[in-house]
Amino acid sequence: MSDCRVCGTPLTPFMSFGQMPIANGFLLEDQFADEYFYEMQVCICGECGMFQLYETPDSTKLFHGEYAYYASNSKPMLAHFKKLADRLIAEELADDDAFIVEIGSNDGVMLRNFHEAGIKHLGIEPSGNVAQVAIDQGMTVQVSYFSEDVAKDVVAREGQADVIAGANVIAHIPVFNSVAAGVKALLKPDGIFVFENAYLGDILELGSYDQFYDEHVLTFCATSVNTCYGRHGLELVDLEHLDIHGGSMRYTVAHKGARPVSEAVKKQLAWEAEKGLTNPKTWDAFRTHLEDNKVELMSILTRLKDEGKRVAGYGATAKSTTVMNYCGITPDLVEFIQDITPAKQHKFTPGVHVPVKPRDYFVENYPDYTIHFAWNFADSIEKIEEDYTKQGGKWIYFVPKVRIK
Ligand code: DWN
Ligand code: ZN
Repeated sequence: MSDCRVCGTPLTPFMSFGQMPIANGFLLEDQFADEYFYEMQVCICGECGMFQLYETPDSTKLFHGEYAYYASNSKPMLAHFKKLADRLIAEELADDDAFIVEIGSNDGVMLRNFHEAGIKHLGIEPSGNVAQVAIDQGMTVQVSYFSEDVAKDVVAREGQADVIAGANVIAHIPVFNSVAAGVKALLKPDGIFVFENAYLGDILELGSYDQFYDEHVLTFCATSVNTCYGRHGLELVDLEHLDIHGGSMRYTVAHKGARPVSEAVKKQLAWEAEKGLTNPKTWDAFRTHLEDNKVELMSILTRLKDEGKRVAGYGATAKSTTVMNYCGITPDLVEFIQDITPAKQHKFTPGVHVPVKPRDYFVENYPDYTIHFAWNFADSIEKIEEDYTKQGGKWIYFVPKVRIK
């Protein structure tokens, strides 16, 4: 039995995905025998409403000097973060001594904008290889996990921050209370903490079960963010729904009473309460959806195999690890997965060991069907791969429903 990572209440899992490998643990053949697996189950804390994985591998197994996800490789992300950075620069970082700290700055996908604008900045990133990309481009990055102690060190060295940002990272950190206490210590009295992550409401509505994997140890909604940061003298003051990454929410948190609470927050909290988003009962239909989705996807793949069709995957995403391992999609069903990330290429996908190939290979070996594992970038990718479709190639989607396009 594991306890809530926020309030310590004992948890009961209500949905299981079976044995899972490390989602971004792309590996070589000689590493197959030692591959690490854990039981992936999800639960909701009845006390504070935090949606979380029951057990996860230790963070050091996930984020290290060979982390495979380089955020800048997905071009839509560059534009997305430039837009946010421009807004923060104009609205929150106009003073000469303005200071921004970004938790989990990855390869500088957002941080570069503050660096280029000449704003004092600090990235805090535990994966040394991706951090190095940003450092090589002149950004200031400290290679470490974020915690209360690290935050206090930054305050002692650099002073408090006007803005603390975190994109697709706060949900990765199991020590929620240490992060919240760190934010409380590091944030100026009128500063803001802005972070975004996949939104629980979208996962429920879309049935996007692939958003559950080891890195997403917590999955936020307005209710849990409001309650859990509230325990630390902080307050959810604004939020904004984003289409990025298959449906995300951007939360703005401030010191309690420092900023007015927006109408958007009140509306979202009311919607979530009406939906019963943090009630395990609400997820019963999702569990059925999960099982049906697997049966439908596997029956298509088995039929295509029987017909002698060639099937590949597009995007060796962390999300694909959940789908492939939950469904049992092995190399006899999916020949290879295309991915533009050099760190993933010529390796095998976690658990089921499908080979990852560069884009050239995909273009030179167009399959009959391609499972879209990066469905969150569907428009952009279908445009890039127009020729594939023109030549009769078909896409297989599984979110929100299994369908062939
Ligand atoms: O929260 C997280 C999200 C934001 O990013 C992390 N925990 C890890 C990662 O998850 P993911 O791997 O599911 O994210 P993406 O951004 O959906 O991954 C896209 C993958 O597809 C990358 O490996 C790059 C690849 N790609 C490609 O081959 N061609 C992406 C694009 C846009 C392309 O055109
Ligand atoms: Zn709790």
